[in-house]
Amino acid sequence: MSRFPPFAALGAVLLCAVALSIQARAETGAEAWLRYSALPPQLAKRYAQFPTSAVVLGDSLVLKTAQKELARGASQILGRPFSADNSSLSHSAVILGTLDQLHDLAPNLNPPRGMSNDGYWLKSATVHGFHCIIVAGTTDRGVLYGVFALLSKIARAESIASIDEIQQPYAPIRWVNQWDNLDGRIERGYGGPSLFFADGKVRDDLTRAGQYARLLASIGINGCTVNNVNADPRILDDNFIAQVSRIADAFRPWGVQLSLSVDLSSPKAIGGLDTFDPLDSKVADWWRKKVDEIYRQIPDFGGFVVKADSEGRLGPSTYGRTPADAANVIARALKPHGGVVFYRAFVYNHHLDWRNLKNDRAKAAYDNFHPLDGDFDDNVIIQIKNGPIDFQVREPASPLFAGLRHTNEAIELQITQEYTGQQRQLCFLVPMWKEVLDFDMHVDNPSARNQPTPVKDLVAGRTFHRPTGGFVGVADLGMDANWLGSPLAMANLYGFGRLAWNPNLSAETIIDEWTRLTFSADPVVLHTISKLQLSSWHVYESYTGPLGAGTLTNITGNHYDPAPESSEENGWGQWHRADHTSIGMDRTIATGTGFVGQYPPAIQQLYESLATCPDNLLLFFHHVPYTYVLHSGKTVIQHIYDSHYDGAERARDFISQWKTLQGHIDEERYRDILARFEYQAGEAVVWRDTICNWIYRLSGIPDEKHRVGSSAPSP
Ligand code: GCW
Repeated sequence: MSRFPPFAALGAVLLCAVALSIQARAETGAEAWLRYSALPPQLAKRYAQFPTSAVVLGDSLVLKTAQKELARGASQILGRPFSADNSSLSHSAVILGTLDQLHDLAPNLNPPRGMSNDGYWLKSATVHGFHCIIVAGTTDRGVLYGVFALLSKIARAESIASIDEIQQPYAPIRWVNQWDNLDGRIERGYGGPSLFFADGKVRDDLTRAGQYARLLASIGINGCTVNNVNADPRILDDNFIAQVSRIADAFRPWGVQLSLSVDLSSPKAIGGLDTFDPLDSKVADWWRKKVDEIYRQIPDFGGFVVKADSEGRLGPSTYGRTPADAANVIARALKPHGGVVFYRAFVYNHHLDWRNLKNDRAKAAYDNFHPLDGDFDDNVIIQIKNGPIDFQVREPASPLFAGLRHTNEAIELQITQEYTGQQRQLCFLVPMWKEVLDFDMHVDNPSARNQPTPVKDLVAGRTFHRPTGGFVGVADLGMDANWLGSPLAMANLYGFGRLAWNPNLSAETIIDEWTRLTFSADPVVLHTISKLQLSSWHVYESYTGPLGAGTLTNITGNHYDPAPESSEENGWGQWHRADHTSIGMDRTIATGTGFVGQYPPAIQQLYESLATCPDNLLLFFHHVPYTYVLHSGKTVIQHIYDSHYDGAERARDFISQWKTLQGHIDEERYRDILARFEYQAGEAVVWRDTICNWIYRLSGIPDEKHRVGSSAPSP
């Protein structure tokens, strides 16, 4: 056989290569915001002075990743070679290293002092006579974050000519949880099967797990819990730990720590003991040995997440012990290794008697955890869902954020859209999360009276000077090419990471960054996609659950379709108490469940009184007649009708807004997303009609605008 293919064949090979490379650029959404697409030449010119190589001041795994990422990104975005050489500084370069390493190289530079862990400094400076861009971190991971930030700026054509910028994370904890089962399914996951597990084992090929870690690192996320909080005890089998350590290997280059969800009954379920009582010394011993073994195999292991005494999970209540007893026994095993325990505050009785009007699931977290404030070890973090129920389309901030002064906290936000359209409908959650994070709890803080105490500061440990705390997002990315099941939904992962890094960023800034990186800087694209994303939560809320009634979805089934009756007459406690005259949960102190009493006094006042309770949470806190007049001047029932019609109309308008993008973005994503909006418009009508007809039948009150009930049976 000839060593050289004949010309015709060579041509075919070349064509094939071209076709393949075009195909490789096909926009599946897989690259998310790390597309590094080439800047147009006139913009690339702005970076003519940008160095063409990097000098790395250390040789750690993470620094090497930073160096490779810089080479990959800079060469792709600027369309010219960038070499990741290691040689000493003999020309203009990007310098990558920790602050200490930088000091050794250039003692005369004055790097910022007192930066927090994982922070970085981006600085344009002359070093040894050469023009350089410095990316210096307090840690190796900080350097990697700095590289991603630098690349993001270049990709968005931001000037870096005289850059001098310090960035540091708001809180040490910036984690995601994956609810992956060992059989490969993901609880509440809508983006395909698990990246980590298949058929009861860790996958052989963990390429996507590594790519996931890259995405996480690019937005400053430093930990990932890989298995479901409804944990299979087998995850702690010795043979499984060896498998899981391979996932940690895939994460490590990106500075992402692996952690595991554990079943509290493990000492008995898989450990051969006859008890899992946290106060039994055999149990403490078991945890200690298990944890030592994990650290032997995964030296940078992050810790455990615990769901106990909740939704059928076993917990310390089996032995009359408290969550603090349970958390501490594990925390003490982890402590010598620097690990932490996330103990979830999502502990409630799902067999509540719905006939008792004083019962209230919303009260559970505070009732269970507030009395234990101060009893938890300092490497325990209480992981608290943003609202007191369960990721509904609108909830007030959980009162527990204000109820722990001597205990570390983290807020749990849900990136996967379990109750908000399951990625089949657009719902950009950053505006919702910001409302909670910015909400001032008015906690009385004797050491800083009259200072605001927003949720973001409480969870970050700033208000009460806690050693740790922060942000956890339930992500549930899967094997689908676009990770979450929809390219637009990835804005929620991006937004979570950006807020965990800096909750003071605005939703507008976040979506502008994301759109530029994921699509382009074309003004039509920026305007349209930002507008769609920023309006999507309100639109979704208006046709699924206005006035704080909760998402009126099928709560005993798929958490997706409208099914308002499924909330009532069962023990799950997601009640809206709609009857033929009135609707809403009375949670007041005066006449209701007393939930309002769990808030600090200023917040109690706000929610207790109908005069001050905001309309958008009215039915969360009060039971009112359908004819009750809102602050807006409309009756409750007319608002419900109007809101559903308006929401469905606005969802339909998403289609025409999206159509303005034809020719402005790639055809693949254009068509894919158009089909989703067409589907969503139909779903919004189904929601509108189901809820409006249901409430019309219940109340018998006609729609002033004569839209509702034409096809519904008369009351
Ligand atoms: O809302 C519920 C979900 C469950 C989930 C639970 C939790 C992992 O429907 O699927 O279980 O919350 O947060 O523990």
